[in-house]
Amino acid sequence: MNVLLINPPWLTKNGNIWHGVKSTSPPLGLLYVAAYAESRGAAVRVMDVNAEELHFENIEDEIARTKPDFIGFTAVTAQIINTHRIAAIAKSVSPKSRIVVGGVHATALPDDVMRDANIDYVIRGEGELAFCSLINGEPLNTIGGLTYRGMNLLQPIEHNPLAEPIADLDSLPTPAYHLTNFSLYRPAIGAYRRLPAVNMTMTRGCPGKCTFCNSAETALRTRSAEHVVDEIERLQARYHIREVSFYDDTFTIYKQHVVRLCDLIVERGLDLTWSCFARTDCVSPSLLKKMRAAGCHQILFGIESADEKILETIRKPIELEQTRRACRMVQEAGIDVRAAFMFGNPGETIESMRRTIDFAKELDPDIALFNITTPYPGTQMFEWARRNGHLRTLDWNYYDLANQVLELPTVSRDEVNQMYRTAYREFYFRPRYLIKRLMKLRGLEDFKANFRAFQSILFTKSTVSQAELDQHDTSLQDIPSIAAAAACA
Ligand code: B12
Ligand code: SF4
Repeated sequence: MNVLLINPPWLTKNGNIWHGVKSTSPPLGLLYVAAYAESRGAAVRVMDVNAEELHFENIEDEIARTKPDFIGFTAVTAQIINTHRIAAIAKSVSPKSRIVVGGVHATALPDDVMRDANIDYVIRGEGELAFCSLINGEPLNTIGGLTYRGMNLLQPIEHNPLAEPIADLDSLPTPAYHLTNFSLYRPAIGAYRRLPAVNMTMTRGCPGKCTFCNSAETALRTRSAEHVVDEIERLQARYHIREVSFYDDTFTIYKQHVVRLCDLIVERGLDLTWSCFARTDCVSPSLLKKMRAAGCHQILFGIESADEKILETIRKPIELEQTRRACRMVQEAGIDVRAAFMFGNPGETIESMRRTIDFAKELDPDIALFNITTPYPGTQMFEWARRNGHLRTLDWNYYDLANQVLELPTVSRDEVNQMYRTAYREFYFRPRYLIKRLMKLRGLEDFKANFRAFQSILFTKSTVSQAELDQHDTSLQDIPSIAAAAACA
């Protein structure tokens, strides 16, 4: 079986697909699917349109030349428009290729994706087993998580129940990094110490309940620490990697596994620096000490807001005092804090956004990221906003964390946009911060990257205006209920 897996570009603004792309990392979900398919005998090629800086003509030529039996796309919401665009190109030059879409967007809105006649299948949830069953020709109605066109004219799209989450993550092969051009990848500025870097996960799933997150209440599982460290050693031997970005939703959730992982890294003497994501209620001084000793240099906390009522509404009710303690602990352990905040949550006011900016400055993380709340399909917030008329647009181009697509009674879009820009400027242009940043610079390349980032903060153009967004106001009736798809799960 000849398979092409595509990571489509995720921004189309200004007609330039590279606009805004600042970093790229190997498309992990796609590489897991690729590795599993390879291990079952398929010939797989991976095309990372972002990293390889491909143009639509390059993709067309490749598909016309190789005529793959199956073409698989991975897509978050910001990639789905380009997925449809490339699917149309693919069908025009290779009509016999079967087209499959996986990833969080298609999982949330399978009917919406399948309305495109160029898409033959959606695979919801974890893709490894289902994709292999599909390409191996197993009966469609037996494949967990498969959405396909059935024979029933009254109900033309069939949704099989979701498969059980993969329990033994150690049984999965190493993601197919070998199918990518490894040298093209570079994590976001400020997120890594050394190159080459690789992204990987130890766990899957998160027990958190956050209303804005696609990972909320998903089955939590972990690989063994041994399996992870063996994989790192193999990647060091093959690609000389010196840095790992752990992309787990909450890396420190299984504390004992993290301790074991750190002990193994130290015992085996691995030359490694790494970073991870965590919650401020999932760290302790002893754990942080171990992590630092094993090479951890940065932890990303999703702090979201300084308004405890908003934190309750979005179901991430962590007390501000707990967050203060956690940030202090991390900094005292010698690890950098990267902190993410949101503007424009339900209940947001100018005062609550002001408090969030002040809280960010008080915590003084090494990097602060401010995002505009985006209700992604598949999240509780999307369902709430859709049911209650709070969605301004269903044009997925605007679902990029920098545009206020939620319509809120307590704050206008322009006020949110204004505070979003204010936050970046106030946080980054403090003399104390600038001195700290200068002291931490590591060479000319680092200086140039920082300079470019500061320039972009200073000259960031206004995000989309009310008038522009109004033009893109899509009929909300168009969108099928995700509850209907979920009911099949
Ligand atoms: C790490 C991370 C990042 C990293 C790296 C992303 C990357 N390209 O690797 C960074 C920081 C750069 C990033 C950026 C963004 N991210 Co992000 N990110 C994540 C995070 C935490 C982990 C991703 C991951 O590696 N997962 C592990 C892999 C194994 O899971 P997976 O990709 O879902 O793949 C499995 C299945 O979905 C399926 N599958 C996936 N693709 C395919 C394809 C086929 C053919 C098949 C059959 C199956 C299949 O099988 C896979 C294996 O089981 C996720 C949350 C999460 N837990 O997934 C958010 C998440 C994916 N990100 C999200 C968002 C919004 C973004 C941004 C748009 C934010 C922004 N404006 O900058 C960008 C988009 C960039 C992009 N195109 O990827 C949202 C997506 C929501 C949505 N509906 O769109 C998520 C879900 C977090 C959330 N808010 O809930 N992200
Ligand atoms: S935001 Fe973090 S803690 Fe909340 S559900 Fe998502 S991954 Fe879990």
